[in-house]
Amino acid sequence: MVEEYAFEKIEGKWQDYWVDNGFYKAPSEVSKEEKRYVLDMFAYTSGSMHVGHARTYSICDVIARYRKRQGYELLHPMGWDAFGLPADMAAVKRGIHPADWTKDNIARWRKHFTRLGMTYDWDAEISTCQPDYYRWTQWLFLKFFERGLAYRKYADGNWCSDCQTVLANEQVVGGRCERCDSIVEKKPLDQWFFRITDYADRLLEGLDRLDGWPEKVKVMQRNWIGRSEGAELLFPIKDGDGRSIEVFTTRADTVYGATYMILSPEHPLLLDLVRGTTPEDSVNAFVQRMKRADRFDRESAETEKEGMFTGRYAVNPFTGEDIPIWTANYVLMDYGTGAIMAVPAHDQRDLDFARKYELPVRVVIQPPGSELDGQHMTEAYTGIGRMVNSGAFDGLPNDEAAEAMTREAQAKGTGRKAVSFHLRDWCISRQRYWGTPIPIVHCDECGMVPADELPVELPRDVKLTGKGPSPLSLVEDFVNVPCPRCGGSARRDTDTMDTFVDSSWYFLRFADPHYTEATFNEEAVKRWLPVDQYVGGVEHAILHLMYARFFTKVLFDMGMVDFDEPFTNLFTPGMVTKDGRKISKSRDDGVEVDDMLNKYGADTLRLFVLFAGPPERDLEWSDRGVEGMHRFIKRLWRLSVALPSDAEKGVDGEVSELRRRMHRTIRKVTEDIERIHFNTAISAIIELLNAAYTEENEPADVADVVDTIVLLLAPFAPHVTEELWHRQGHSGSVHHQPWPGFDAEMASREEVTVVVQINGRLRDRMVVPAGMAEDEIRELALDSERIKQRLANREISRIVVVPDKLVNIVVHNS
Ligand code: ANZ
Ligand code: ZN
Repeated sequence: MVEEYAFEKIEGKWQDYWVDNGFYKAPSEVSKEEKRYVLDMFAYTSGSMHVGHARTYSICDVIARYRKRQGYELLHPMGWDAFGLPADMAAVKRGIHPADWTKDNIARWRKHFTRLGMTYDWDAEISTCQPDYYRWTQWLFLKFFERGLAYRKYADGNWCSDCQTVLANEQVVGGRCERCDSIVEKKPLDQWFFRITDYADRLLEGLDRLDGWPEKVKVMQRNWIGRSEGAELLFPIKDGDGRSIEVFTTRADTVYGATYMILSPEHPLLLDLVRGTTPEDSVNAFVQRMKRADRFDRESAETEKEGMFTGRYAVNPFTGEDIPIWTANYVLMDYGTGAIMAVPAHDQRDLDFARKYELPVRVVIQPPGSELDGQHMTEAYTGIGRMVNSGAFDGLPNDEAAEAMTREAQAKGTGRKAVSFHLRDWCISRQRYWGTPIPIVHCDECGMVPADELPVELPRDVKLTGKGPSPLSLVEDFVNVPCPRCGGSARRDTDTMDTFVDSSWYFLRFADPHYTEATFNEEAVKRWLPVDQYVGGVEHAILHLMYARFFTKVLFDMGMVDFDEPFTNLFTPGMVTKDGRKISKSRDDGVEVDDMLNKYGADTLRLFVLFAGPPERDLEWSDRGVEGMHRFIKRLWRLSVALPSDAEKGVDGEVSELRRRMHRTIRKVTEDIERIHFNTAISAIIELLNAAYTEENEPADVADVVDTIVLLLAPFAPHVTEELWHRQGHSGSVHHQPWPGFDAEMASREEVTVVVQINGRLRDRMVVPAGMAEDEIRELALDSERIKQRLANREISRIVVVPDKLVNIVVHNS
């Protein structure tokens, strides 16, 4: 009787075999040419693993296995981003110590990874919450401190009262906490910052060299850094004892249209200007109200503009006119200079404001071919045009005027070219327990002194209540220490670092994870880095991915690494959704990895998440899709075990169509893996299997095809292929076989014409390579201009594809 496919019997067996035989150990000696460093964003171990994670990790695992098969030496490690708020919260809620909670989670996640058949080298495991790791995070902090890149400041922080901590700007999304979704308030306190703004230009410039990164991620980083070129101009204050207001503008060309000015409510000059005047009290009240207002609302275009006249005037340096000084909600202190010249004719926010408070609107740029009227315009004109009402500059194109005016201001000493960035310094201090302690001691005599001994260990005995002051501040033994410099009594800093600090350098540590001499082994880093392929969620586009780039650049400047971009290629997998929603850790979506592994095994799960759609797009979970993959494996199994063990192989006589197809498939799968188009690679393998199943094939061809399928499928479904490889009498592991080559001539593409129909009527023809996968043909047909035109607004109910022949799109008749 033929034995059926039973994943339970084979997956665990091979997992042990791989580990026992040291399959995934990274060699310590490699040359740059022969290495591939393939890296997943290491795991943040709160909650359990769901199929969304499984997809991301599987994608990376395929790349790793494929590179290894090509003969590269592989570094493919996994570790734990193990500090962080969820552990504190679990402690408060369930009374488990964060260290124990984290340990349990790590053990569970390690098991998930093993059961998924991942190629990680577990001897290289690192965990950010271990003293042997975080002592080096602290060491780096002190280097930053020495270089003036870490500083402490009393400032308004983004306070999340649910998480009881401040957050970095990057962690505030639409005014809410990225973690818990509560409204973020402003709260002033002492905070630590990293001076990432010093690197703004280099962070931008580096993006231009990252050809292996998705464009969308680079765009997000560029926008976040937000470089604006413009000018700073001085507006003298009338009766102001020679003082001036400095503004930042990207539109110096509009200066003749500046009919009033606005100071941010937090601007240091504001209260000075109104002191002792009639509006003093009302301006004061306004300022107090604005300080409490939500910053994100203030910035938003939809928010009603409001403001107040200070009673004071400034002089427009170009027109010589007196213009009123106002304060208003929409001017923020932390951008540019915190003050603006308002040009209502050419800036919508200023126009809204001017209409509300009946301030004058003066057009200074006329668009080509029409005439604007300042009295009645309702929309600001922001386009190009010729200067009017601008003295000697009249008639110039506005871009030339901008330069000429800036030059003039510079010559007079009242202005200069300037650049502003939207990027702010990175706030890294957190008022919670489970993180890397900041290794600084505060001494009344000496000020801030670096801790003399690292690591500054996180004490185990703390009271975690989720309320009140930072938990570390209540641990007296921890807080009260002698000053490392003068020996007098001093206090330790009681903040811990943002976990994004821990993860900003872990990829360097992996090159030699147990190195004890320094933060990382510089020699090993030279060999293994930069990371050749990095894989992880796009939600990190402007957090982790920018911080890690920043760290790398600082380390480059310190001479510790010889490259300044850490990740050569980046891939950001789409999410897995269920019923159209992102799978969440908190909701029980019934798609936990464990359940799926119990029901179908790792190979089926991996194949499904890799096959069900292009890896960069979101994917909807489908039980039927999973069943389909399970059936495919069973079909392969049956065909393989039915082959006689002494099956003849090789070509005898004329080359069959099946054999040609096999070569075409090898070529396609190879090309698709290189492009990370795993879904089409798998579907080509499925089609090859289908072709092998037809009756008229030569047994020798079928035997070769089955071998080839096993070799091609191995990175995707590592267990069943290993089993079949051995059953077919081959020696050695399938994962050690060289990647199959193809015969170029046999693989050469035959082209076929596929007709495209809508409701059975011929609408287009496409010439495509023979053997093109169904979903590719489908996409190509839907992309055709002719078809798109015909389909406009009609609802597709079904698409039938007959490979190499036809596509029929069935639509509802409307
Ligand atoms: C005069 C002007 C005229 C402006 C005009 C725009 C259009 P980006 O592109 O984002 O850099 N601005 C400057 N500092 C500000 C602050 N702290 N709060 C709110 N707004 C501020 O934006 C630069 C423009 O935003 C600046 O150029 C300034 O308005 C405004 F027709 O100056 B502009
Ligand atoms: Zn001291």
